[in-house]
Amino acid sequence: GYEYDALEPHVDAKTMEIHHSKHHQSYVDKLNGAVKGTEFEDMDVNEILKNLDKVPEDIRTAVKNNGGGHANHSFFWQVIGPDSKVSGSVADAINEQFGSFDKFKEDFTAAAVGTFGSGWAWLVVDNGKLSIISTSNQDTPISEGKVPVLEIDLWEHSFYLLYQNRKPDYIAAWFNVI
Ligand code: MN3
Repeated sequence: GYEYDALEPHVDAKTMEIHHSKHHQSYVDKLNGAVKGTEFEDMDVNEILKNLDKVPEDIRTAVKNNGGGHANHSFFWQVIGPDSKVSGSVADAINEQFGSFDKFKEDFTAAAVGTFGSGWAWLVVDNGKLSIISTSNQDTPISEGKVPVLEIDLWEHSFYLLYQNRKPDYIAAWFNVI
């Protein structure tokens, strides 16, 4: 929904281009390959991820990883963007749950920095309450019945060109583009 350089200087154009056109595309291609000729071929990816137990075992891992990769990235491009800010009912709910946006930022940053290896940190609605969680690989809270509100991609491909090993700097910068 915006140009690859729209998030500069916080996220660089080269990272956005490779992330979207190579990494995300690869999840899409592999998911399409896995579900080709099955009843899941034309199903919405979020519906598939809510019903992973119904996916045949021989393609379940491929669907979970690549379906999760597609869903997580599709949502990611929407929660980040230029000129963005947290406002309205989301801001109200964050203040109510965490006391202030700064406290939410502190808790979310701790969860993101503490996520080991490849994965995501999330703000989700879980049983009617906001909560901060992290997931490994391309696992998605959708599969656990939770509703994503915000997420940050913590795979190295999302920050390494600009930030190298400085993951906390990338996480801090991410708050400028949500
Ligand atoms: Mn990614």
